Amino acid sequence: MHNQPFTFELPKQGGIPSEYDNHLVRRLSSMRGMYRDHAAYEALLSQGDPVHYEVYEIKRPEVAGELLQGVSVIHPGKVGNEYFMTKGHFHQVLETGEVYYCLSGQGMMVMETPEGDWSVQEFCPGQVLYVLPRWAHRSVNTSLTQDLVFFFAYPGNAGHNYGTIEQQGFRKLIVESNGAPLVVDNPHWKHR
Ligand code: S6P
Ligand code: ZN
Repeated sequence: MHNQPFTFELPKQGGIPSEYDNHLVRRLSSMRGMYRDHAAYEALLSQGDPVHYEVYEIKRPEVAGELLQGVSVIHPGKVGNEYFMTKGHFHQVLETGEVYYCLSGQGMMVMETPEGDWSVQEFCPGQVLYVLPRWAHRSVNTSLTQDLVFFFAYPGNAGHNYGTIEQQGFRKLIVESNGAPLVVDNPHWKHR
């Protein structure tokens, strides 16, 4: 870990950062129950267990005052008519926000609060997206040919709460309809 201020490079066309400490790989098998079409999920999984998305993290102490940074790469594809996406989470410390900067590809960020607000923002290269404190967030790759690649930074003490989303899902889903992304209600969403 650095003990002096440091720089690193982010390739403008996407790709991996010039330095990182941790490479997290999420395969399709870790997404069970996250997609609406369970039969399509099992059918895809039976053909193999492809890498779904990857996160390159720069390690810093997980304390307030530090910023945790890295790059996520979401590969293209669909489960049924839903585009490949991240699991999504609330931060454990709910009052912590996050900044995203899109490097390549195209996508959408699906967000919601415990109070019932929701928001879906399109996400394309050059755009900064600010996720306010309290908002759960999931990124969706709405291209079927290109990776979605973005830089992120969030407070060191934020932590991750995956359980709430695993149990209740997000209120909104992003599906392909006539070749384009469409925001629809999640029929299985339930408040727990
Ligand atoms: C962390 C930040 C991202 C995600 C990454 C994978 O707070 O939001 O680094 O961890 O994009 O998503 P997820 O939902 O599997 O953590
Ligand atoms: Zn986050």
